[in-house]
Amino acid sequence: MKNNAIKRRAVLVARIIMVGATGVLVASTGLSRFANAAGNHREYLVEIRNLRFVPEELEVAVGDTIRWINQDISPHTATALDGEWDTQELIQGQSHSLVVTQEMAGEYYCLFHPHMRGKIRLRQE
Ligand SMILES: [Cu+2]
Repeated sequence: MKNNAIKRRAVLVARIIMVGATGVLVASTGLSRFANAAGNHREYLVEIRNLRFVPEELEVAVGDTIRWINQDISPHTATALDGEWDTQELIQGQSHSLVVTQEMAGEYYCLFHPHMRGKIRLRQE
C-alpha cells in the first residue's frame, strides 16, 4: 500500500516533468518573444520552417537578441541583403543568436533561397 503510493507519486512527478518539458517546447516554438535572463533586453525567436522565416517581421529594440533556429531539413541562413550581418549556415536543429544593432533594420534573406525574406523593424525605446 505504502509502496504503491510512493510509486504513484513517482509517476506523477515524472508526468509533471514531462509536461514541463513540453511546455517549454511549446513556449519556444509558439512565442516569438520572451524576456531573457539578463533583464530589460528581450530575446526573439525566429523559426525557419517550410522555406519561411516565422515570423517574417519582427519589431525589436537595439540590444535585444534574435535567435534564428532552422526547423527545415535543408540548410538556411539569415543574412542581411547588404551582407552586413549573417547567421552563417544553419543546418536542421541549429540556431544562431545575434544582438540587434541599428544597422540590422531592414530586410534580410537566405543565401541559399533568395526568395526567403524577413524584416527587422526597430522600436524606439
Ligand atoms: Cu534557405
